[in-house]
Amino acid sequence: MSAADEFASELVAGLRATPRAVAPKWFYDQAGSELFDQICELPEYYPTRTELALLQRHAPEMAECIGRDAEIVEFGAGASRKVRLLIEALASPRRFVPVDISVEHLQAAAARLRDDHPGLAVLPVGGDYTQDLALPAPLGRRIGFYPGSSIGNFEPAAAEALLRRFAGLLQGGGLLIGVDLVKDPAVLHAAYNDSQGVTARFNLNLLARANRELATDFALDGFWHSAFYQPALRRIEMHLVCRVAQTVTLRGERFAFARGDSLHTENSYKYTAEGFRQLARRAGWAPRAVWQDPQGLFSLHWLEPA
Ligand code: AVJ
Repeated sequence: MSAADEFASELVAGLRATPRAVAPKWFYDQAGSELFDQICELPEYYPTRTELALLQRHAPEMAECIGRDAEIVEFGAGASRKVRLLIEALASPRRFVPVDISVEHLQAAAARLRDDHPGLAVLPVGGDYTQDLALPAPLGRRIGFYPGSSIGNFEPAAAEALLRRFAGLLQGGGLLIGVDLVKDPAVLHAAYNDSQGVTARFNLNLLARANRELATDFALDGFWHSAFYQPALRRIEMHLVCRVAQTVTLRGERFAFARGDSLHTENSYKYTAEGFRQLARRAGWAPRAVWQDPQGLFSLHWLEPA
């Protein structure tokens, strides 16, 4: 199935469902990936700078866990800013294999990394790590890197399944994973409702993308961005809420939106460090080191196969 067909069929299924929902992986076309990079620079969006600071500060310890001559596979590589810190701390990584669903974005980041590290073998793989992903044969011990708390996009049961999948793909190697922590809901709220409206544009880009790629006719100014923390579920929810009633056509099917109707676009789960370690254990991993900032905003975990 082509990428556009897959997007169309998932969006149709999501619009038929009650409540209406679509998976956040569809945010990341070229425009969405660029908006996400802007989110990472926002003053309210603490995860990126906190995780970068943790990497900067503790990269030597992380490199010690990873060991020499490892091949690093990054799941959802994006702009690859974080892995640079790791690569610089590792004396001699065998190869870097960035995996991302947004192929143009991936190729551009790989080219920049090759420029800056002429000795490093970089083999980008375009694909969806939640689906069947064909990785090249490993060059030595394979280590996973999954920063940014993308694991938070998955319901706990799906997160557990994804951690098991990674164990299979890594073939006995460890995993360094970033996990956003439970904290003051006001801090979370600000991070997903930034004052410049970048997160709103990121959310709305999903509809803009559907209009571009699937020729839907969403009226973009007819939807509000809504993001809020649900403490009982320990997750941020993002929705697009209809402001102006409209009927949207997709592959010949008509979907009516009344004012107030919502399309659920993302969950972002938060964990305590110990809660995440328990999840990792259920997925067949042995949690080892944890690094977190003094304020307890964000954590990085080193997991080894149990
Ligand atoms: C990429 C899933 C980690 O949940 O914080 C940022 C995505 N959504 N702002 C997150 C996101 C809105 C991000 N993750």
